[in-house]
Amino acid sequence: MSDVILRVSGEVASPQAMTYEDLASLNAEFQIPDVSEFAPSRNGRAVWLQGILDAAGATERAKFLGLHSSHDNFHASIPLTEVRERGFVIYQCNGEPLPREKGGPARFFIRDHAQCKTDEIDECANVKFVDHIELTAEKGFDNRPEDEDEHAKLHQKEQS
Ligand SMILES: Nc1nc2c(c(=O)[nH]1)N[C@H]1C(S)=C(S)[C@@H](COP(=O)(O)O)O[C@H]1N2
Ligand SMILES: [Mo]
Repeated sequence: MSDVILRVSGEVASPQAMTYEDLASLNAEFQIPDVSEFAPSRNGRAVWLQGILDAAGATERAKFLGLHSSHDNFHASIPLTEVRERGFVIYQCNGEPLPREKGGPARFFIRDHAQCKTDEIDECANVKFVDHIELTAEKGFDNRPEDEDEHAKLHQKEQS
């Protein structure tokens, strides 16, 4: 059996523990065979957030999308309505599970995201190594960089 790469919990009717195969077998209408269509200069295969939310049955109370990476303790919590139809999870590249150096095994991405720190829905919310999606009624934990300094440090860490 394959490893669970993405859990979905919180304001959902049926919490999920999804493997690579689970993501790949979500309905074809939710699959993005080539993400470069929505994320220029990125490649790979993804699934729209909506497909994941449907599988879990997001409740009416769900207002924020929590994106957690336990790999490097990076977290974002963003308004759900604004990303419902713009967010996707990249899980494959060149026919293989998305490698760690590309933010795998699962990487969140927002179509037409704003530049870092200019909006709630910014590039910083494109959480890499995302292993837990948590739907909440109120804004949850978020440790995205708050100023230039923190941001610069983070990118330095990413490159080392
Ligand atoms: N897990 C995790 N995801 C992360 C980060 C991080 O440090 N850890 N940095 C964020 C920030 S600040 C930015 S701008 C983008 C950069 O994505 P890229 O490395 O694919 O260009 O990833 C975001 N996702
Ligand atoms: Mo960022």
